[in-house]
Amino acid sequence: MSDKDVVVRRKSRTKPKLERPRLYKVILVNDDYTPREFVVMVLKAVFRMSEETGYRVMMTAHKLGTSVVVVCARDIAETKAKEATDLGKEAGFPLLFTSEPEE
Ligand code: TYC
Repeated sequence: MSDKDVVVRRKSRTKPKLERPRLYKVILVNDDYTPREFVVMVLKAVFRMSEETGYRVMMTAHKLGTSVVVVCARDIAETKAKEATDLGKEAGFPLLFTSEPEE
């Protein structure tokens, strides 16, 4: 093999692009039975919200039917939605948090 046979290949510059994983919304759903203060307590405990933010998020769901609580990775959204819903269930309330992909 002579020098002329040597093929120098440049390293490919096109990186295989990984899709960014989709983000998920945790949604608070209004109901007629869960006390307002209980909803705020759950928002503070599970989502580390301040009293003011918790109250605002609760009132948004109360008035409009639903409210976005947080946007995060799928596993975190699903775990927190279940944790928060379970707190309501344990106390005998139909409080519901759901999660769904953004867009
Ligand atoms: N609607 C409830 C009430 O009047 C309070 C409430 C707000 C419940 C938001 C759930 O996601 C909710 N007691």
